[in-house]
Amino acid sequence: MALVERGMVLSIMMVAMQISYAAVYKVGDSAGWTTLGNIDYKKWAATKNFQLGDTIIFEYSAKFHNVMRVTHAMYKSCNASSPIATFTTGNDTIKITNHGHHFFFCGVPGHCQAGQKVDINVLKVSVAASPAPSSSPSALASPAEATVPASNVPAPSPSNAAPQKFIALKMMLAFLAMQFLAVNF
Ligand SMILES: [Cu+2]
Repeated sequence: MALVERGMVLSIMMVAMQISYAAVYKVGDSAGWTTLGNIDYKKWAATKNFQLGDTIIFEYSAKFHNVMRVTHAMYKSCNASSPIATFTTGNDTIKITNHGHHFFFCGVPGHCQAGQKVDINVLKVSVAASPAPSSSPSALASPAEATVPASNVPAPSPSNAAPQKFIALKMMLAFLAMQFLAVNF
């Protein structure tokens, strides 16, 4: 009996942890938002499964960089003349509230051309939610989805992002589980 309940608590916890809570992604992971080190932001973005409600953090030295949200055309040509929005704090937090592409680059002359640009694409159908065991992913993938090679990754776990909220949640769950156990035994 006790064992069964303990098992139940464990499974409840595991299920709760799998629920997709809004993730926090730091652009470029530990490298941040920079022109140094030839960070491939396209590659970085391709390994992520961005969802509505996720938060994107641009961390950089405000002395040397900035963040501009731009249109696709401006993104392609690195045209910084009329950005949709400009962020300059050095620790810019942007919450993703719609599907589709979100184009960003650094507006400092030459930086976009040097590769300091990123396309945050929020897919309508999440890769994680699609039936993973299916052996024919090509049938499901639209051209936009095809650019995400990590379609086999089961869960959107930001590698280096600091999901403090998530840790807090885990601690809360652990605490609740302990309470549950204490009450029941
Ligand atoms: Cu820059």
